[in-house]
Amino acid sequence: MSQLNSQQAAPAMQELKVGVIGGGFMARTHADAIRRAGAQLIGVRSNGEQSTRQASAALGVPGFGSVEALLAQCDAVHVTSPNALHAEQAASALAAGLSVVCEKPLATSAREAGELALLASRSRAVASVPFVYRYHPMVRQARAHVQEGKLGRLLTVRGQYLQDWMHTVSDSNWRVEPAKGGPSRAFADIGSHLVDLLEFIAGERIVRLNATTSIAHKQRGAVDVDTEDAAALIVQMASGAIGTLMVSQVNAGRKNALTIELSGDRSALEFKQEKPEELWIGKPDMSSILSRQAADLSPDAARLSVVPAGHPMGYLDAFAAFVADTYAAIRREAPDGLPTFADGARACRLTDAVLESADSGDWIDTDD
Ligand code: SOE
Repeated sequence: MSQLNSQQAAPAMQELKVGVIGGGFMARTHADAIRRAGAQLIGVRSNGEQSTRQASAALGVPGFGSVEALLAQCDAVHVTSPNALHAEQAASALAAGLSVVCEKPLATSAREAGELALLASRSRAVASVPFVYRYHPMVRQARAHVQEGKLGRLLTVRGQYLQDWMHTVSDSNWRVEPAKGGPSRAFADIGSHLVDLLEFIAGERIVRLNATTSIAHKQRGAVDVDTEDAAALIVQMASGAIGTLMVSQVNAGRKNALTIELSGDRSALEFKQEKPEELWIGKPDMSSILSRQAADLSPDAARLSVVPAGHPMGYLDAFAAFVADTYAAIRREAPDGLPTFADGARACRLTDAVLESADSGDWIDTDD
């Protein structure tokens, strides 16, 4: 049973006992961040005995015989299992009084994600989703540029998230199987990051979208593929601004190319995840590249800028900052910009809308 409940004071960091569910690349990434945050990683449970033994050896912690047995020993748990297991495992953890970090997509439908977000809102536990790109300092700088009015009235948005790890027909992954990955593949996996980051930086919502999707290979191994490799969207923002978003996991040579551009009536900005130490600022008379320099940073960007300029910060730093903020929230602090289950449910709502629009060809309202 969790040692953390609504009456008890939040534990000091080194007392926070944390477990990981899952055994892949993301489980290792979460484990690194858990340890950097000063919590105790006490165990892991993956899918089956052999996978749990492998995860136990990889993470250097005991493997547990079941998710339930792991939850009974933790104050918090990180869910990194295949998508279709997220909702059930996160709900079990919340029911046991644990705080939860659940990988995106929060669930494989907006309905399920909404129910989970409601459950989390009714508990005193912390429930977050690793939309970790929010944690690059220059993303916070971009958000401050908008908040301080330097962008002006938003006119257009442009976003893309391109990878190539599903490029060839021999590439496959559990996400190709709808029973494990859910009805959306590429958009649920990385489009969720793109729309979360767009709404986070812009400070306003996508209110309607029109989408189309494509499948690059109708068969991958023994699996008949019916989930998308790519999605193209037209979006309209709450302010009336319009734009285009492109999500693809079959773009040769693109590894993790997430790019967001906002253009306003005073200036424009562009953030590229593969060059996270920079922020392009566009103006009619002069454009510039801001680099992560302490003197120029907004307070929120400075908070995340944990090493001096010239010491490149990257993906693992963003992940560590996200986990540290989650644990700060467990200590009843209020870190700015923590992505919660409500944000996870928002991304699932937009994912459902993409599939609905791709099926019908209609514009879908998404401001609910
Ligand atoms: C694979 O597409 C993946 O690992 C995503 O699942 C992560 O969320 C993203 O940050 C990197 O790419």
